[in-house]
Amino acid sequence: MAGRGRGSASSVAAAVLCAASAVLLVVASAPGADAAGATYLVGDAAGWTRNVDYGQWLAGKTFHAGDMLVFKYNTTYHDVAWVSKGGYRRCVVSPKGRAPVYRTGYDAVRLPAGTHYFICGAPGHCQAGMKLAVKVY
Ligand SMILES: *[C@@H]1O[C@H](CO)[C@@H](O)[C@H](O)[C@H]1NC(C)=O
Ligand SMILES: [Cu+2]
Repeated sequence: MAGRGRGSASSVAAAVLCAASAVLLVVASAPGADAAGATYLVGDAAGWTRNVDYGQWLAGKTFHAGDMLVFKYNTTYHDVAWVSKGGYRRCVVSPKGRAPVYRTGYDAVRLPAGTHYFICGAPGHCQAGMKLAVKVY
């Protein structure tokens, strides 16, 4: 009886180990999938600036997890903040944002699945339409 008990315990242990290895394999393959993502220059030639209709720029595009957005802009005037939904709606760079504010003038961000919100933090720019909500599949 004791022997049988130990036997099933090791079978269970083997099954758990097996499941754990399967999970590890899936996790290990994720970065490779990301590396194959598409890259989008936000606003195309105009870049990240005022007087661009980013809703129109988004039209017809489908984003997938691992895709990259590149924000190209003049740092004299603009920056990029990855904000919360509320930050996007109210045009505020809140502490609940996803990342620190980017200021290099050429910022590439890798998109995870979900909906992500970007605004320019310069006064009045977000209100004037310098904002982007991206749905990522
Ligand atoms: C950014 O704007 C300033 C002021 O108009 C200008 O002097 C500078 O050349 C611009 N920089 C770039 C990279 O376009
Ligand atoms: Cu701006």
